[in-house]
Amino acid sequence: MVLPNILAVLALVCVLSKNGVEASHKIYPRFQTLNVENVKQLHRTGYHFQPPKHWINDPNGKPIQQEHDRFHGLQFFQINPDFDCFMCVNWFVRAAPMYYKGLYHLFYQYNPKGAVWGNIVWAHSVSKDLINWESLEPAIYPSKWFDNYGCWSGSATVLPNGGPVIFYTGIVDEHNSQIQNYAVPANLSDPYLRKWVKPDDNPIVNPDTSVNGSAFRDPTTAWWAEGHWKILVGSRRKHRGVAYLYKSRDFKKWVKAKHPLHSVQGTGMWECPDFFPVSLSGEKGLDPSVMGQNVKHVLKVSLDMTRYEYYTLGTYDKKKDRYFPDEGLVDGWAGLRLDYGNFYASKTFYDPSTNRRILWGWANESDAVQQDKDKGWAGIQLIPRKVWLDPSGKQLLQWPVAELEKLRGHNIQLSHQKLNQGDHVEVKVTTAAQADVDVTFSFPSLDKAEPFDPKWAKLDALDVCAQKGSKAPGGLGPFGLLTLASEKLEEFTPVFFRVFKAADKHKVLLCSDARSSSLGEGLYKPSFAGFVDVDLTDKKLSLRSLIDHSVVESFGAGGRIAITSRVYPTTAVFEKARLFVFNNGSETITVESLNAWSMNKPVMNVPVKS
Ligand code: DQQ
Repeated sequence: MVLPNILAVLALVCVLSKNGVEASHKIYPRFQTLNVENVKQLHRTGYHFQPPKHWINDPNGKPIQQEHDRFHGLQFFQINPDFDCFMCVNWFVRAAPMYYKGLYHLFYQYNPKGAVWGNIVWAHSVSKDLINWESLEPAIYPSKWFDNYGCWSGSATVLPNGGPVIFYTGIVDEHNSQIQNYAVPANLSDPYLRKWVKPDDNPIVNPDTSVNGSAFRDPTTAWWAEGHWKILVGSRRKHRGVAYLYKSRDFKKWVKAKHPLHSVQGTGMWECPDFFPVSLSGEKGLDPSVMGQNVKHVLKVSLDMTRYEYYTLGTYDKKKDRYFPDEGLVDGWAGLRLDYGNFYASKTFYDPSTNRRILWGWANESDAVQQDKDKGWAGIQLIPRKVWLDPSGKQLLQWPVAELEKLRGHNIQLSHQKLNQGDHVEVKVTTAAQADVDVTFSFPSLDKAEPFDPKWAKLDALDVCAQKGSKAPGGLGPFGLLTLASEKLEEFTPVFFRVFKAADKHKVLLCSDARSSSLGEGLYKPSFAGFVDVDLTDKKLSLRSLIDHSVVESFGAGGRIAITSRVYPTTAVFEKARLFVFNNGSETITVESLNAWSMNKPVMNVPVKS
């Protein structure tokens, strides 16, 4: 994979040349405080989360819950004796990002003064359903010696008494020196949690001399184990990515554990670590403090060097405070990803009102900085996804939260539609630029699958996709969707499968290929792709794509793989955008069933009436 390798080297050079001081976002001082006058509507999303203008990045903190969740929690632990969570039963621990008094709270990194990264505060929005959002004033912004140069990412934990606490990284000087702070709501009876206080006994964690103080950030939600609260802080030691572990008995005095929870040589700075349990059976999410026989743990890190994330599944030894990834999993940048496209700084939280674990990810722009400045906005949050463990125990599964379906409007269906080689059939959904499509394809046999070139084993899936694309005729595939397509296909973003036959088994590639997405210039147009581990016995493959003007968020094989692309069509816009199903393989494909819905607009960041 050539590009990420080059990026990795460049990033490393950058890191070294800055004398160890490491910023995770490119800095454009000229544009940092250029307040936006006119926001360009072209390419703004219809139902993905965006503020009215300016730059956004990492989702922070996230939804809190109280009220009836206590009873859900109690029932859950009583009927699950395998889960060993003393504190949960006795105190109803809610160590999670946040849903509070009937509202989900989304905090996110935001520049209130411009459309590029800088002047970072914690912007704050609330929702009853994760889809319709109202905005509030920023919850946390630079105001004290311990965060005067920025309030960077962090997480929320809801304590046993029901009160939420936010941990975040404070930047204390122009060298990006980083410490961990806390903030608490000024008024617990306000469900909007409008005002946050940063007590004077901050910071809670200072880096000791063994820690790289400019690469020490993004504290996790706390969990309870062995008589202590525990959090992770992301870092690096030279080129080794590190998740430092801090412990506390009283949530105030935090002490660094003897060893990091985990670290991996050569992975560079670990941003936004996320550490959580998943149940070995079923789809229900778990509170972060749940341990025991029926549980596996997930450690996800965001790699500053490649701007990709990876995760492992493994075992948490709560006595030794060590995490051991399962054997056979890649523990490095070629490991499993939550999303094989434009998806970064993600974070999960446990939603006790519905017993789900929910994942949020940020998608950056793929255009140039000048274009962001001109359009007056940059960055979106992706649709929140439910995550749970695949029954194989070898990977996570994901699906957009069910609440999204409330936005579905006009519906078009296809069934038993044959697609011969070269066919593309239009799906006449009324708003193809703002749609939700769910399709199942079938094929009579696997015999025509193309041979898998053993040389590709060393390549990233993105490079395999770049070699084969959606147009080169194949055997079983390429078939899938042409999203955000112009009538004559001068522009389109294909999301498609190609099935290969390797020596031992079939390999299924899902691509979301931005190379033909736009006639525009100065854009990053990657051929994002991933291999999906799926049982082909029933000779079916499913695909769901959330299409929203400049984003295509796709879920293959029932959520076994997700890929997000940011694209900027010039002619396939608004009512001119089209949607097609296609097949360029010699094997006939059948669209068993297809549903495409026009998506309505939710309430998007209208200020809360005071
Ligand atoms: N963004 C934040 C950092 C984090 C990075 C700063 C990840 O805390 O490491 O805006 O995108």
